[in-house]
Amino acid sequence: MPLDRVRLMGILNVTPDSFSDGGLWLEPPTAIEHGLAMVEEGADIVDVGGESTRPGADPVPVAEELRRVLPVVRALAGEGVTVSIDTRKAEVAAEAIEAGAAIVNDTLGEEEDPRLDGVAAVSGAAMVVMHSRGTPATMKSMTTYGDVVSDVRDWLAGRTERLLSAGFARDSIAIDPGIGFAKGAVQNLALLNHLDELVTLGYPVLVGTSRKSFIGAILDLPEGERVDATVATAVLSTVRGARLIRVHDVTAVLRAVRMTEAVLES
Ligand code: HH2
Repeated sequence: MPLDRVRLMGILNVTPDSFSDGGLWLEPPTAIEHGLAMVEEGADIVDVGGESTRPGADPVPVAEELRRVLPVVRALAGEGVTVSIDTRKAEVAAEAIEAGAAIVNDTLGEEEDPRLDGVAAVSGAAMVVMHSRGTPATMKSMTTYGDVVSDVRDWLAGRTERLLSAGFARDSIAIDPGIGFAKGAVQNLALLNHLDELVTLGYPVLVGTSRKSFIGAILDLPEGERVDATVATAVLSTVRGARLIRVHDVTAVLRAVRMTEAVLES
């Protein structure tokens, strides 16, 4: 997919407990319809997840995660949609690729799993590597950094080197600072403000701020009222050089991003 302009990844959580869309898309027909609707709105990728990563979320057994995601991945891929599989499990990545997923969205961060890398490398799938620490149960207490921007940058530099050694093509990797993953609100702001320092690593940068709790912390807003601020972060991310943005609200973000690009190109 050419990244000559910012591409949107629409969020499709087939879970009962995701922090924003939990329970909305649990039935495959409803999930598939929502995925297609996001593509209609302008999403270039649909990111299917079957296990919430929010702090404190319960782990989901492999069989249950597969039961949730596979029919949705298969149907969307069958409609020609570029699907990414958002998972922490090699088994889920493998079966989702088999069902048609083209991208593995690896949210393990520093808990990286060579088996997951191997599955993606052998299949030729692209890979998003996101920074995180610990598990959803522990990540909230793992927010001590020397300098959050350089620590995340250094980890992403090492992680991408390891992927190249594992056989990945350079142009099949995207990197992500992991907004909200083992980071406090101010650390998330710093990562967004210094996103250009990640861009210099030479890989497309993906950013996921959509409706996240740091927005709630800064503006004192509940989850249901964070769309405008999400749009603001998408504009800033575009200005700082992000190439991929992961969102719930495709139309609002896409308009803002295209407007921002028009200004930047003038
Ligand atoms: N954020 C979430 C999940 N997956 N993947 C990438 N690459 N980047 C992100 O920032 C990211 C991600 C968390 O958000 P969401 O999927 O909306 O919620 P939940 O984890 O509760 O399902």
